[in-house]
Amino acid sequence: MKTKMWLSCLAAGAAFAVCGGEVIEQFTDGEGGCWKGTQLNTTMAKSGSACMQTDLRPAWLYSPKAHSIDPAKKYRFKIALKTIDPATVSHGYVGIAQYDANNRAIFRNQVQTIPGTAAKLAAPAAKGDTELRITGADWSGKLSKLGTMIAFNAKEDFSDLPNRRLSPQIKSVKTEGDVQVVTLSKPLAAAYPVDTPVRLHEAPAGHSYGLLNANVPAEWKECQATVTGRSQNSGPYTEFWPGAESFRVIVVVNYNPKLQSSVLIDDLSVEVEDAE
Ligand SMILES: [Ca+2]
Repeated sequence: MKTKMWLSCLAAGAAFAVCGGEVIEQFTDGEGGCWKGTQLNTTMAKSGSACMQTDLRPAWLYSPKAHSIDPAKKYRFKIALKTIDPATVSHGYVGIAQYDANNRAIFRNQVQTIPGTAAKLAAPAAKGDTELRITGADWSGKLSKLGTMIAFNAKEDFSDLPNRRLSPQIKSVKTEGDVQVVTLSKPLAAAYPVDTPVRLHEAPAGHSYGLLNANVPAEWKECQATVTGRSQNSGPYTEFWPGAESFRVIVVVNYNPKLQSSVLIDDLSVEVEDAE
């Protein structure tokens, strides 16, 4: 039987509301309150009496409360955005920020592994090194356009994820006999002994922007995305990430300082249901 619990929102000040017979924590869509970093706009709402409005600066805006993750359930996210000034559309990123059991944010490069790259250090690596030697895998041809780094103390079962022991980005890999020499773009921040298990990770240190990654138009744009299940060794938009125990909705606006506009946000909801 499918049960639905609606997390759509009425009042920011109300910690709980009864929706569809279920008691659930609420987000806000401007009705009675707004997120930190926004102000209330009571004349241009898409629905209800108010919406949230950002200012002109780059801003990382988070829903006030973290919600626990049950990967067995399906989370359906909806939000609407529009820019006030059509001449200076803002680039918007909308999705979820995920947190581990200690409420530390998980970034995509900490979970986005490159398959077939498990290896070991062939020599000790000292703090400040920019060249490392690895053995046990062929990393030539594995470098990603998104940026590639080494994850240290890697585990075969991926239980090290999210792995925060990451090297600076890799510049190049060349083969010298039985080992490969890896050149980093910056000095290593920590030392590791010979035989330390390593693997390659890719991607920027970003959140999961499955709702929007585009310019915000001058007309209301309705975005939606569904997240369910848990990835074992990657950071997709459609699944929760390894180690993620809770999330907040995140809206990033005016990321490009040359494209800045006040953005209106309304009709935010998160619907939770049993997965099929
Ligand atoms: Ca509203």
